[in-house]
Amino acid sequence: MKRLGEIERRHDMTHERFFGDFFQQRPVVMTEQISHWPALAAWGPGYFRSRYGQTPVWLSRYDPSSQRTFLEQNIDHQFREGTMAEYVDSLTSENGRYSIRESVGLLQRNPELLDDLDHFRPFGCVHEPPDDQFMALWFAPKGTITGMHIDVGENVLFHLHGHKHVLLFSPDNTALLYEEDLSQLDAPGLADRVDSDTLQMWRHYVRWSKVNAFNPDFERFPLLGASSYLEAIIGPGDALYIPCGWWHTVRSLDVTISVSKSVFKDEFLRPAPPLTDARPVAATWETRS
Ligand SMILES: O=C(O)CCC(=O)C(=O)O
Repeated sequence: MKRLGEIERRHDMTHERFFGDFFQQRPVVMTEQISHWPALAAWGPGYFRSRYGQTPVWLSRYDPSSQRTFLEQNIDHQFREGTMAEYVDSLTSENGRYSIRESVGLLQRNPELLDDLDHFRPFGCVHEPPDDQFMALWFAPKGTITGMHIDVGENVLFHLHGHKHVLLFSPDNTALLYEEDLSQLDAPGLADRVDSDTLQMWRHYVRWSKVNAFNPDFERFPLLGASSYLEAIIGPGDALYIPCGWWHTVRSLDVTISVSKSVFKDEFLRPAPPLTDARPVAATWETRS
């Protein structure tokens, strides 16, 4: 595996720069776009425990030391239901194997959480986002890995708490990454064990790889050795753009919380009206509300 370098970081992103230089072209870590989001100061395990302690959560398990692939483990009845309080209390004791992964329902059922995210208005977008937007919460203990996959869609991972190590492989690497056969998702009885939203997502919106790039097994996956990747450590306030078709895998370096969101050029990240003075965009929003 060849390390090509760090994913570019930009603190001066504008709508024009993003859509001109990065969108559907290459990944970028954008900084200082969400510094005003209340979630940055507020969100952490204690926040979720105190406010949502009795909320049911759906936990998925992945053991990176297993020979079974990420998707196989997910399919193999590796889920558990519990409450948020039980989950938060388990964060230090389960060796990072259980996590709240890509939870759409938690944000949908608790829409007040969007107030903490300033309703997804980075880049000077002053319009309300559409109601049907897809966004998901990721909440993981130290050591958790999200297996290598690509998403159907342009994705931004807004990172809010802790640190993550991210590896990104361009679409040219596809033949080297041992893609999973999705027919295994039709296994009898699977619909009884995995919730229907998750199953739907796995079938139609994600393509999975069998490899664990954080602990590569070149004997089993020899072509992986010829792949090349970019990497980044993202921390609170970073927004990582993952272009559609780029493979990615993510490891939590401590307890982490992020929200991911698909980017639609016409519905999201619209340019803000010109500012009348040099105040930052966040201040403009505060003035509006
Ligand atoms: O943060 C993670 O663990 C994974 C995020 C991800 O894969 C995504 O947003 O598509």
